[in-house]
Amino acid sequence: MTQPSSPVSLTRFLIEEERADHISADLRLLIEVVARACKTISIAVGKGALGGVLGDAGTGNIQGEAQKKLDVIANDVLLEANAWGGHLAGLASEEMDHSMPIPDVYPRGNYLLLFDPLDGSSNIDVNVSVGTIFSVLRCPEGVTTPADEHYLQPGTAQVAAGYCVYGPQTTLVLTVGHGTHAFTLDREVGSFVLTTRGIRIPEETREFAVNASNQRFWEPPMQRYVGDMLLGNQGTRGKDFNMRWIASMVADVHRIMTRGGIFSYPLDSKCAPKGGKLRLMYEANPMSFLVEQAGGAASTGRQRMMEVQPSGLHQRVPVFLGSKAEVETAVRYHAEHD
Ligand code: AHM
Ligand code: MG
Repeated sequence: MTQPSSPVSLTRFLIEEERADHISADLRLLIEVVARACKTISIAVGKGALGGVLGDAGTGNIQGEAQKKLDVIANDVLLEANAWGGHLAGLASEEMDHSMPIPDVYPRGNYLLLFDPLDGSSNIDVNVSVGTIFSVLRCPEGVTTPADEHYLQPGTAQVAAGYCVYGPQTTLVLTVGHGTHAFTLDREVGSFVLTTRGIRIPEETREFAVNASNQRFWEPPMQRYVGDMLLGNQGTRGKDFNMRWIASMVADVHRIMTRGGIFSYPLDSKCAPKGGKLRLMYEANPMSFLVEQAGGAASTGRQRMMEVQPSGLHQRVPVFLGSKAEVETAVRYHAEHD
């Protein structure tokens, strides 16, 4: 990991990525627009009760979940910011039933943008970190008006992914397939500044993140995997583990980006009919791309996450991601059981 000697803005970073042929001019514009939207969301999140943005919106999303006011605000900000730039063919959001082609009044570009506008919504009202997650795909050739089916591409097809965590600092973490990099929002200047180039997630860890209240609903391999971690140096793992669970995937993954660990939301008997809790297209795939580009690994427990062929826009999956050796261990527990 190297720290830049003089401040590098996101704009400069992206221009350099374009010059290096890592991104097109349209993808650069797309990322700039998403980053600008994240600044707006960051301001709304930061105002909290003063901005009248806390509490329920009184509506529900496609997943049957109650929407918070900030879920709706963040979704609208991202939609509005991305509609007119000419870089996108369409958008899909965790908060919308279907994808949306860019309206005819604007030019259409070659990319598809998917996002979870405000992840970790249960934390909004209690002043704990939340975030935005996004994924960028290419619009299939010859398609001018993309429909839901055109988004059903595996994670390996992503051309960019990122998240923005709204915490004590607002930090944007980004990959375009050439490493994973972090940018901190300089609130006075109003721009994202590169603060870590080439994040590397430590291979080994002694820290895991899981909602342990679901333990009795887990599958046998997960029971055994976590059971062995809890035995610490008294058991087969031979080392003590620490546990963290923020209940904001963005914040939990950001901790892993910073100091390693494994994040899991496994299959359990409550979420099994849906296939898992977290969404493949808006959460699991973009996070997996970021984690792999930082030297980590991401799996469903039985398959590399980014190789899952999606069957639905709102598909859910079990998730294990983070420090490579630890994810491999979790996968081994599943393989030994199956
Ligand atoms: P959301 O997108 O509706 O906020 O839901 C996803 C969140 C993740 O951020 C987090 O890891 C998980 O749900 C927390 O779930 P639980 O409340 O079961 O611990
Ligand atoms: Mg989410």
